[in-house]
Amino acid sequence: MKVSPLIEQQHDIPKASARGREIVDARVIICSPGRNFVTVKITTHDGIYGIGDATLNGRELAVAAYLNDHLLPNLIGRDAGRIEDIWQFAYRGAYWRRGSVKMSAIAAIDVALWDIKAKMANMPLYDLLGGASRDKVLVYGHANGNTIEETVEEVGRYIDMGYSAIRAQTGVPGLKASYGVSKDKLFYEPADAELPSETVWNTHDYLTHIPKLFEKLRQDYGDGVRLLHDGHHRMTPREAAQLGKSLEPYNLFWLEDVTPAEDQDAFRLIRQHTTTPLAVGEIFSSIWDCKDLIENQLIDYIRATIVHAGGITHVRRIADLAALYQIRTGFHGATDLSPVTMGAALHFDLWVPNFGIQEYMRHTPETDAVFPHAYTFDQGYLHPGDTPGHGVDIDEALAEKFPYKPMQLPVTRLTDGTMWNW
Ligand code: KDG
Ligand code: MG
Repeated sequence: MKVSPLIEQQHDIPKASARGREIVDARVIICSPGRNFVTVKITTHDGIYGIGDATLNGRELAVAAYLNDHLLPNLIGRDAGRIEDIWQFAYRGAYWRRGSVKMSAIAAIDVALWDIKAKMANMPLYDLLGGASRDKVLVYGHANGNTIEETVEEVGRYIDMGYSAIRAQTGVPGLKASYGVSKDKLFYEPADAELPSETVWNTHDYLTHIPKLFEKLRQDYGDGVRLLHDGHHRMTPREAAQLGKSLEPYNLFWLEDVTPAEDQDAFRLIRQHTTTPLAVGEIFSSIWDCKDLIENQLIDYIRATIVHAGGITHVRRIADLAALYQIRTGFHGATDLSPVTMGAALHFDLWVPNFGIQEYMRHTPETDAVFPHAYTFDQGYLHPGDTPGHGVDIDEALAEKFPYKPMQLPVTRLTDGTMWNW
């Protein structure tokens, strides 16, 4: 082959150290057992396979197309063990870096490769990462209701199920729907229509209502239970500071996504006014989204997740940066993150030194059947199990019985019709 004189050396695709490690198949499986999931399955010449989650709620097919048309064809013939090199190839090689679609696609490949590597090593993934730093993973569940009374009752139900950390969301009087208040109490599903449904939001009423919920929760359940709340990006920085201040008497575990975090500096204002712990990052796709928040200690928990922020390889860098500043992890774990992400996250949680908490929204029985998994729940904690890999599989024959259904997340407007943040 003629080599340009300007290129000093022509590199081939990095060769596998052994034929058996070569990737021979890489494909996308889309299914909808209760909700949509996008899964990547990578197989080596030896027949070892790994699976990764690429689900981006409401934008599933964009990630699937990116994988099918641009990333997966490159994997054939590569060494499945060269996880870092493949990650760098996918990230740098695109030229167009970052963003949720690309980083979810990279994450799925990355998690599948970590699954393969742990299986090759015959180890549970947490062992490969460095071994367990704790015995079990603290999780929080979701309690919600249309009224304060209903939410208080739901929190009691979660306490009865063994949870010691509970996120509480409640309806706001005068608003038909409120963020986090679902039809089904146990299985929360935010994507509810083929084209986005519209809801109405009123920050003024919300700000006066929410402290009443937490006052009642402390009255009824005492100081022991860890309470969390999600503001879902709906406040301005000043309003967020007000909410944080008004919730201080109720000693929250965290207050999440109080304001959109595109402007990381906005958190300085909030931080100056309240000691309520802040959690941010479920929609972040890379370390660059949280670098300033972390380095300036503007948050207490980082929620960037394995599936939407470039997989284990990248989130490990975020967690290490956060550790320098005493910021702990609190991964996103809603139902739209598949059991594959939950399994991988639990291995990461068991290992990562600066672990804080893991969100755990239960999947429906249909989802659990399509994704058999080794993780188990006991008295408010999860454990990833000890099977080699991340411990989550996909039943492809069953998955085929649940074809993709177009579904989108709602949008919201202020009472005067202004488009707002869902
Ligand atoms: O797809 C969107 C959901 O993952 C999100 O609304 C859930 O905010 C969420 C949370 O904290 O779990
Ligand atoms: Mg959230």
